[in-house]
Amino acid sequence: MAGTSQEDLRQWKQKFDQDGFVFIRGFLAADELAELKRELDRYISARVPELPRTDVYYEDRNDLSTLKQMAHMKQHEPYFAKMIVRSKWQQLAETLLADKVVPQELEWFNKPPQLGKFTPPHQDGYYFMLEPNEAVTMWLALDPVDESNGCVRYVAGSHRLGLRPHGRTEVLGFSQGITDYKEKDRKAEVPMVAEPGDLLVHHAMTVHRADGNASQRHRRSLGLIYYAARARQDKDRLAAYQQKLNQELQTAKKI
Ligand SMILES: O=C(O)CCC(=O)C(=O)O
Repeated sequence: MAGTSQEDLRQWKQKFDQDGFVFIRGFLAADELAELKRELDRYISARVPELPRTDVYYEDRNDLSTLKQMAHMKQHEPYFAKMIVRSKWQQLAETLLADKVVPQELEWFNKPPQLGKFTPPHQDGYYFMLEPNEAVTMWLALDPVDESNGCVRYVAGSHRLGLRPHGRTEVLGFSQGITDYKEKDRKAEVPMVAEPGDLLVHHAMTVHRADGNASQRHRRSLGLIYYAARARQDKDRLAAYQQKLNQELQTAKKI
């Protein structure tokens, strides 16, 4: 997609408001995708070896081919710091949130072949602690993604139904998951089958999850997060959340 027209933006906003997510086919053109992949390869070979453990996760630390997550990339690399404020991305976030936005995070996810774990059902807003809980997460496919390698699944319309109860999970990178996920939620799931360059965007309140990767293929993606300028971090909720995490950690240590 070369440019983004006002009509495209209007239609995406309509879908986003209705369902809590929008699918944008070919958001990156082939040349844009090729450049991004080159930068990612360079980052993995040149920067990752020197980054702290908090910013790079492996399924198995002894096997570098099992790289599963890279966080805080805009802090480590000017290319990604520039990318997240590039108009194509930021303008889309501003349109969907109907506000100015604060670029928050740029991270990379993989589910390595046969090793990639499931993503528990959750709402990003549970982690963000915003008031109002207004933010978007963008998810750019870097590989062909389908049901066999753990595509993202959205519960359509869930962004209008409030925050669900979350509790501790054992999944690295997703410590909190919805505790009352029901058959009704599963029935409303929409599997997001995507090709490299396709973009998914969801609201902070949209419930989503993914299966593990049972295939022989990688399942890589890039995530960009923007908060609405009108959203403020709720300090009381953040303090309560930190306390809950600490308690969970203490309990886990005792078991
Ligand atoms: O890639 C996944 O499985 C989950 C991603 C996700 O939860 C998110 O981007 O908010």
